[in-house]
Amino acid sequence: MARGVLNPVPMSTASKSTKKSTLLKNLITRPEMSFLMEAHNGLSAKVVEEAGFEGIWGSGLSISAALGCRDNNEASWTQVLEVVEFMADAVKIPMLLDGDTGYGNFNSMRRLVRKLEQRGCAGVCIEDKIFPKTNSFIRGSAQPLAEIDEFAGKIKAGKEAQSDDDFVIVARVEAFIAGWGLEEALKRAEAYRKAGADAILIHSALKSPSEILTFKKEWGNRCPVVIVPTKYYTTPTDVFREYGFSTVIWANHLMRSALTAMQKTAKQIMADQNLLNVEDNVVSVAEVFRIQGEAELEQAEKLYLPKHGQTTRAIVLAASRGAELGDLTKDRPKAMVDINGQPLLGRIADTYRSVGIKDVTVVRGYKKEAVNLTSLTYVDNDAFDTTQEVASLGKAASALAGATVISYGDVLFKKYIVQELMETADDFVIAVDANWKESRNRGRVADFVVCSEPNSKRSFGNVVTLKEFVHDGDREGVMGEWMGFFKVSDKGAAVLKSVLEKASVDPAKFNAMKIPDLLKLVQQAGQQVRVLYTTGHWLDVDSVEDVVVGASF
Ligand code: SPV
Ligand code: MG
Repeated sequence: MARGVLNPVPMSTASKSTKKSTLLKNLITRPEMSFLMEAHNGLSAKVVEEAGFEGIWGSGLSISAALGCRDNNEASWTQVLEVVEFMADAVKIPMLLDGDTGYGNFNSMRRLVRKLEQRGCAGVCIEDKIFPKTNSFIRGSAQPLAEIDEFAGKIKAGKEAQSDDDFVIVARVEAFIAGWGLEEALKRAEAYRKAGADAILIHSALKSPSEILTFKKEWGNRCPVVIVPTKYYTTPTDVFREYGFSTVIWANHLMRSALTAMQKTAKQIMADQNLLNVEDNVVSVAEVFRIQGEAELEQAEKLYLPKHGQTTRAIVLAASRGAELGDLTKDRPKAMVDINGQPLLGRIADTYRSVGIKDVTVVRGYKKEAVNLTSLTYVDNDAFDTTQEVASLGKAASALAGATVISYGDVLFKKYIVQELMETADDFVIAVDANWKESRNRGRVADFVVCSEPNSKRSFGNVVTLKEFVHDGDREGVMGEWMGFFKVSDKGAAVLKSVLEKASVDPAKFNAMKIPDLLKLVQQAGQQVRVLYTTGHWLDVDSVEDVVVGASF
């Protein structure tokens, strides 16, 4: 590879075992010239890394500007540390922080170094000015320099405070900025080198590189020299290479380009009061999600979040009119009858959402145009007049693409019942009310069940299974009432689909089938249907009186 050509470290191959401090130390000390690109927060740090840079310059100017402050130590050093931590966390490449003057004396410097090490920062550069400092490009010659001995002591203290041998401390010489000339610059650089600095940053505010080039010529290779060509930017980079500089810092150009873009966008939107001229000139929100690493989180959720809820769907059978409600269902199906300000279906969907089921498919039929709640998926059973529930479910077969709770558009239930259904591992589970003797449905057409054992303290924890559905609640062996909903697992959904498909071969029979008939076929296909006992907390809305009761449900 040619000297100085960028050597991008793809994120995936950046070695986990190489410390950031070691990476930075290598950049500064290797023969090939290196580049550090400015960043000022986690996002810009990622941009630097993705562009292929090997290291970051944590610019004091840019960090303060991004915080809305001046580059005069207005942001406290612990506030800077917070930013540094976000930046270090965001990337794998190392960062050299612009630590201004070290935020105080030698003791402040010792504490700074330890804190930077703790926060994953690979090195710090301090300049020989007086706290609080001013940016070198503002009244540079008016800025007092630190005493050489005092600053050398600060470097020494910093080096002795670091617990990681590779942590980098760069000493920045401001002699040219303050107008003191080459001799002073060399004297200072030598004192700082002797004090233990890993590199010298020689700064200049001239438009020509003359100061830094003459310095380098005199300095030779006593230790690595870092430069910041913000003002002498027209100098070809190869000149720096020829002179043997160690590292070039592009010091503030992401902050400045962001500022250009933000000013332009804000002006445009202010003038237009719409986004038409802007949308195509800014990255998509998808790009924002990408750089934030959303994809990784999605994968992690699959690994670490419990499966139920996230993937369970629901199908609500709501095709029938519900003529028993009389005028209430003249222009809408029962599922859309208002109960205390909200249609039944809305309440059902809310219950599903509250347990994490967001994918809800509703089978409409009677007055389907009145079934228009948002955020639900609709399929239609236009033959609702001449068919029964199973035909409706058949219309929603494509929604049986995983664990699914199936319920009716006229049955309200408390969320814990669905939660318990979702927590079962079985392929087919029906919710059964063990308190059927007090059911509002006694004397109505209802679905009672005969099970493998009744609900009791003794049966708690046992897997109780369905024997058969019966209509007569007083029949011997009845142990509960089916609440009108059931759950199928991933595998159960596939079985149910195939049972539906087979049954549909005989349309006359299929169209007359109710859910209990379907579950009988499921049993006949060799599947066990598990019974989940609970008591109460559901309501089958079958009369005007039920509507009134539902209001307080
Ligand atoms: C910074 O980026 O904050 C620097 C470099 O200190 S300069 O602004 O050129 O002084
Ligand atoms: Mg600075």
